[in-house]
Amino acid sequence: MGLMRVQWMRARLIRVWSIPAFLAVLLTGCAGNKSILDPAGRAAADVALVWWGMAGFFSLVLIMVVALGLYSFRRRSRPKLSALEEKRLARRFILGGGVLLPVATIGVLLIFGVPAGQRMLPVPLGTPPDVIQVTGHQWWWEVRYPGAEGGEVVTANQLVMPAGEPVDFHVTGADVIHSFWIPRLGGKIDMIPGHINRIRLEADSPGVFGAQCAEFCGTQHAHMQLYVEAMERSDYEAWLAERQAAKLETLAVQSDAHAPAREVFVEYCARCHRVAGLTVPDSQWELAPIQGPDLSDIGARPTLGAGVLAMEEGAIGYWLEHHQQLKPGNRMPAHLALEPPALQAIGDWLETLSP
Ligand code: HEC
Ligand SMILES: [Cu+2]
Repeated sequence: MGLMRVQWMRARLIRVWSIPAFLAVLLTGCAGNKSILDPAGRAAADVALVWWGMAGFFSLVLIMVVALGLYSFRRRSRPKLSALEEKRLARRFILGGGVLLPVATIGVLLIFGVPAGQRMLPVPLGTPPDVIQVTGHQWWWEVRYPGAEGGEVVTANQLVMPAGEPVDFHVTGADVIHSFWIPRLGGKIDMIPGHINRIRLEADSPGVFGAQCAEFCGTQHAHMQLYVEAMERSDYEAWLAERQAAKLETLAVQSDAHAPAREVFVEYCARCHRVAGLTVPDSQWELAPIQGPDLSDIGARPTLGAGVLAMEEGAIGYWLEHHQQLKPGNRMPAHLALEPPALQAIGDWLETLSP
């Protein structure tokens, strides 16, 4: 076998395998915690069904159009038609392909699509669902539970919801337009400043899902991820109860060892961040605050910087020192006035804020 032949065979092999390899790469997009094709709730299952129906049907249309195109090139073998017959055939194609087919296709799509959309509307129900308020900020998520027993619970970059029941999300934007999207549960919906949009979503069973801002909102748009966890009703209520202000307040001030870090925090950080239980002099608030995430339960969050860094020991200190490299341009200024050990000390204290 000559060298040429080996090369030819190799080229052929690459060509033969490149198509399935390419498809395989595409298909890896179908699994994972942000895939609409891996639905975990009623609304998302509807959306996935419509998607598969459309993908299948339009593939057929594509194949038919390509086949007709190829056929039209084979002029010689075509049967001879009279001018009248040609005209009639052309009219049939125009009416069939241009009017009947689209009307039928759109009709079928509506039959599936309208109920799918309807299910995500917050129409009144016998037992009103829990309301969770989500506000998009550049580039993080504020999450509020106004109906929590004992008072509103506020957190950020994490969302916990009860599984097996509908939940109403009331969303808005604090600065620019963002979009709230939990692909495996359905959606998405725009978060518009000065306006509240509502969407109803349901997770069939407990699980962890990814969510992502789905409307370009500036340089760090891609790093605006939200960790969503659906849990049994009782676990959800316990989770909320742990985050009652009264509990968090004692958590923040319980250890004397962290008192110096707390003082630095009040001076440098508290004008943008709330930690339940810390008293902040009014003068701090006069420095027109850019709002930052509430940090009262930061130690119990799965990630930092809206998905940029996994939470682990020392991670907060690392984030405080390097956040402008990890998430360039984010709205928190670099902490140039503080030395790394001071930042690490604040990080160590913040890590203890874990209910
Ligand atoms: C000018 C306002 C501002 C100041 C001052 C500020 N921050 Fe921030 N901080 C932010 C913003 C905005 C974010 C969100 C950044 C992002 O993820 O895009 C943030 C994020 C964080 C986070 C990550 C929160 C999360 O859930 O991922 C921590 C921790 C944090 N800041 C701690 C501090 C500490 C400690 C200080 C003081 C040394 C401080 N911040 C000073 C605005 C501020
Ligand atoms: Cu965005």
